[in-house]
Amino acid sequence: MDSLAAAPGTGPSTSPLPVLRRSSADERFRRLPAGRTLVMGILNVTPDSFSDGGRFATVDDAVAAGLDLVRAGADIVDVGGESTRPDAERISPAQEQRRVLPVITALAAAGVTVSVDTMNVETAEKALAAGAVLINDVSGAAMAEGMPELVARTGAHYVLMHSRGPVRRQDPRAVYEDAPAEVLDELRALRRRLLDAGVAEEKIILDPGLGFSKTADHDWALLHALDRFTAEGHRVLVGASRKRFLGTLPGTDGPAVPAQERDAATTAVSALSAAAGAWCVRVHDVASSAAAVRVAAAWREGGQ
Ligand code: PMM
Repeated sequence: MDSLAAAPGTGPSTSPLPVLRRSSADERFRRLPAGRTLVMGILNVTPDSFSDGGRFATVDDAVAAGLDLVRAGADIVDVGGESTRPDAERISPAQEQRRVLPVITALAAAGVTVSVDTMNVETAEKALAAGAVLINDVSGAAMAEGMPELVARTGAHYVLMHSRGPVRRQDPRAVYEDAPAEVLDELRALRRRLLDAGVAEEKIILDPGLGFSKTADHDWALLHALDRFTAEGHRVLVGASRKRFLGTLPGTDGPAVPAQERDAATTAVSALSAAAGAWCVRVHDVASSAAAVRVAAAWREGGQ
């Protein structure tokens, strides 16, 4: 599957884009459940995502899968059209938009809270116009020129994820003396760029970027230090789902568990992230993490 076959009337529009009302993203966020960690369901409309690539032949299939995520308990559906798998080829913005915009339009029209997983300013802008309320940008240090200004201008919420560049196998940039301290410092520098462009502090969501320029040990060190991220005063998102570091759990022998068999470990990370104060977990298997975050909330409340 290279691009999704558009259903009639759902192809990317060439008409002028409506301007996102500054309040609409905030209204949508206010309607999200309070008192527990949120669950973001992953909808990869890519031919090659590392764990669930190439599942959808048509826009309708992808939209149906997004609605299934909501039925399973997703509070937000994250629509991405470009793979972040190691050494993946970058695709053109036009190709990315052909994949994601019709899906975002249909899900937003159905009342779903949608985020767009993109590193591209133009795709982000069109996705917001199509009804997305959150830009999930995994570019990190490679943040595109113009992205801070777009976030400031539209009032969108923005996931600022740590990365030192595109995901690579045996990444030579995955070297840290103290991973949590350095990741936080690098995130603070990127946050500065956003604030200088006029982005409101409360629109920024921090993400340690598990697996992006990191080894498994770095991923565990970051999760261990999650409270240092929440102490920054922003909402924190954790994206551990099915990642490589969950394929070989410390203390286990044998070959790495394949991506599709990492949901039990992912669920444990979701529960512990919720207990550590994460605002949201981004996952493939929504039902198990929806249960995990509710368990964490009930545990914390102690029946109150
Ligand atoms: N990981 C992936 C893609 N997008 N977004 C955020 N905010 N955090 C992440 O950790 C993250 C992400 C890679 O995983 P996928 O290919 O399964 O979506």
